[in-house]
Order: sequence, then C-alpha cells, then structure tokens
Amino acid sequence: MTDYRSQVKDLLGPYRDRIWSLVPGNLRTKVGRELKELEELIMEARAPRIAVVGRRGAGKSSLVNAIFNAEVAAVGAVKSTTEQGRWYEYSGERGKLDILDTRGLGEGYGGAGGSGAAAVPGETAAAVSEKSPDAVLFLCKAKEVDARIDEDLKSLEMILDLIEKTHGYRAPVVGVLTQVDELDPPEVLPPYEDEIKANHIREAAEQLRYKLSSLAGEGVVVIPTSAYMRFAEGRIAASRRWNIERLVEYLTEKLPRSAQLELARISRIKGVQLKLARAITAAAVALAGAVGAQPIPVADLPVITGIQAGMIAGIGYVSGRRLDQKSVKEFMSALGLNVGAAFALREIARSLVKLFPGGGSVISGTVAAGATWAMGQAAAAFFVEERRLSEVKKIYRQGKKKSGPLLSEEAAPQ
Ligand SMILES: Nc1nc2c(ncn2[C@@H]2O[C@H](COP(=O)(O)OP(=O)(O)O)[C@@H](O)[C@H]2O)c(=O)[nH]1
Ligand SMILES: [Mg+2]
Repeated sequence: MTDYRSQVKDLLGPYRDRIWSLVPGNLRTKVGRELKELEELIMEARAPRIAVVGRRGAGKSSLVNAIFNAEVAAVGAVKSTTEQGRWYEYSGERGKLDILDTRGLGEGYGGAGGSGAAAVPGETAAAVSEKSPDAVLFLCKAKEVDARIDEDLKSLEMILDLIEKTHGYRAPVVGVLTQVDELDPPEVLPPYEDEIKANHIREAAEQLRYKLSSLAGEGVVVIPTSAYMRFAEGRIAASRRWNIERLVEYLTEKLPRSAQLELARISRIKGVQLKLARAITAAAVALAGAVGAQPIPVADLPVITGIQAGMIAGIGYVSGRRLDQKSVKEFMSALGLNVGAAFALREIARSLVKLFPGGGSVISGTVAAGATWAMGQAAAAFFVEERRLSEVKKIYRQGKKKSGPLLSEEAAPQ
C-alpha cells in the first residue's frame, strides 16, 4: 500500500507543481477539484470502514468471506470467534476491510440491570469514536424479517446517532437480507430464478426495506443475498454466494472516494472495477484538458505523460495489480507510445524553444484530453477486462480516432 502510493507519487508527484503552473487562473478551482478527486481515488486509497449490525448467526462473518470470495473470517459454530464492539481488520491477498462487528446488540441489551434507558455498550461506543464507520450494514436473516427485529432496529438507531454525535454525519445504511437460500423452496439453488422463490425473496426484502425506512429514510435499499460458502484446505469447496456483486456495487457508491478503490480491488468484481476505472479516467481527462487549456509547450509534454501514467497505475491498482513505473511505461510502449522519447523530449524541446521561440507550442487541451481518454479506455480493457493486447490496441486506436491524434506522435519535433 505505502509503496504503491509512493510509486504513484513518483509518477504524478514531480508534475504536480508544473500542472498547477500550466493551468490558467480561471480553471484552477475546477482543476483543484479534479486533482483532489484523482488523489483521493488513487493516492489516498484506504481500507473501507464498515459497521455491521446484526445478531449472532445473521451471517456477518459469512458475508465478509463472500465479499472477499475467500476465507478470511471464522464462521459460525465457534462460540466467540470475534469479540463484539471492536474493529477487526480482515485481509485478503488484495487488500483490507475494517469491520466493526456489533453482534449481540439485540441480545440482552437495552435496560439490562434495570436502568431502563438503552445505550450503546461501552466497547462499541469507544470503537465508533476511535474510527468513524463509512457505512453501516444492517443484516437480517430472510426468515426473520417478521420476528423480533425491533430491538435490532433500535441498536441501529443508537449506532447511527452515536456516529452523528461523535463525527457529525449521518452514516449511510444498506440493508442486507441474508440467507435467502433458506426461503421456500429451499432446494432451489442460485441464481434463484424459480418464480416462487424469487417472489419470496422479493417479499422479504420489501418487508425489511419497509421496517428500515422509518430509520434510514424512504430511499433505503435492501439487497437480498446468500453467502453460504464452505472452504477446505484454503479452497472453495461449496458456494451459494449470490447477489454479492450487487451488494458490493451499491455499497461502493455509498463509500467515500478514498475507500471505493479498495473495495473494488478486494471484491474482484469487474463491473465495480470498471466503474472506478472510468472515474479515474474522467478525472485524468479533465486534468489533462485543463493543463492544455492554453497550448502546451512541447517541453511540458511529460506533464501530460505523468498524468496518464498516474491514471494507468490507478486503473492497474483497481484491477488488483501493483504497477511500478517500469510496467506503466511498458504498457504505454505496448500501445505504440514512445514513452522514453516523451520524457526525453523535454530537454530537446527546451533547447528548441530557445532556438525558435514560439515553435514549441503544439498541444491543445482537446488533444491532450482525447489522448488521455483513449489511454484510459485501453488501460481498463487491458487490466480490468483482461482483454488481449491486440484488442486493447484496437480500442486505443479507435479511441484516438474519435478523440483526436495521439500526443507524443503529434508532438514529436521535426
Ligand atoms: N444457508 C445459509 N447459511 C448461512 C448463510 N450465511 C451464513 N450461514 C450460516 O449461518 C451460521 C452463522 O453464520 P456467521 O457468518 O458465523 O454469522 P455471524 O454470527 O453473524 O457472524 C453459520 O453456520 C453459517 O454457515 C447463508 O447465506 N445461507
Ligand atoms: Mg461472526
């Protein structure tokens, strides 16, 4: 993580000041925003912090495993696999999730000891003030939506209030209907296309949504899931994992930018990764366009190359890779870009400009933005979709055609 960040800083960092100085005054606010967006997405990527509310056995640990699609949390039987009320860091090969397990809130909770007033238990309160949850998942077994759920809703309310009091914001809530495989008829397996089953799932989700809406607003969304998985010797031996993609996709939208990247990476869900690749590309395109709002001297070509390299490293990261400067350059070269030349041009161009004043201004914002866009498309196709290089090159060529000629080819001094 840290080394990755420093790599991106190496790629983008040296140009930060230069980017700034190239941007006309009237565009600085916009560029500041795009730069911040890109930095939040890429350089400030961090583990999402998710509070999970749901009673014992609701399927909290199973859901964490389903999100990673790997065994990272101990499930079931074991009596106390996790202590409630503290942050747990779950790590997979590709990243981490910070989970606050509030198991047991509905269990012997609220007015115990005769005090009457329900309160968040001390440990949970301490955990919430220690780190602010980015989002709260409310888990309820599909078969229990019409049972003793009021206490759990009360717990949710108290946690939301506590977050608001300590951190000053209302955390987004996502309802998760768990274990839908248990609904009738139980022998139907994912993707639950059976009409009766689908109806039961819909009804249970709607019931939970209705109950949550008074607390979390009419717009609250409940995602039905099943997460049962069995692992043997580190491998998946059985899986009833269903609709986790949708949950992750929706949850990602609710997270702050800096946490989105990590969830996309961890979950390995291509749809989510593509969305983020597009967001990174959009920010880089806007940045390149703004830098080129006034014609860019050839001498500053590496600034654009730097933005593009940062973008490519970011897209690679979302896809689960860690690209160092060398591999980013290799990718650019594979597209037919003479990257070395782009960087070397700086010095040549400087002397050219000295010899022929004015002769060095060649690149417009549209060209810079267009080339960046085409490159972002290519990077997403290659790293996220894992398309063949020949296809990727085609995507790149077509993107360029649509958006104008390629930077370094165009800009090479005669
Ligand atoms: N059938 C079914 N069982 C599940 C599902 N998710 C979890 N379980 C089982 O429910 C029990 C409790 O799950 P666990 O994830 O430990 O719940 P937690 O106490 O909320 O962390 C375990 O026996 C799981 O195997 C599911 O989607 N379908
Ligand atoms: Mg558990």
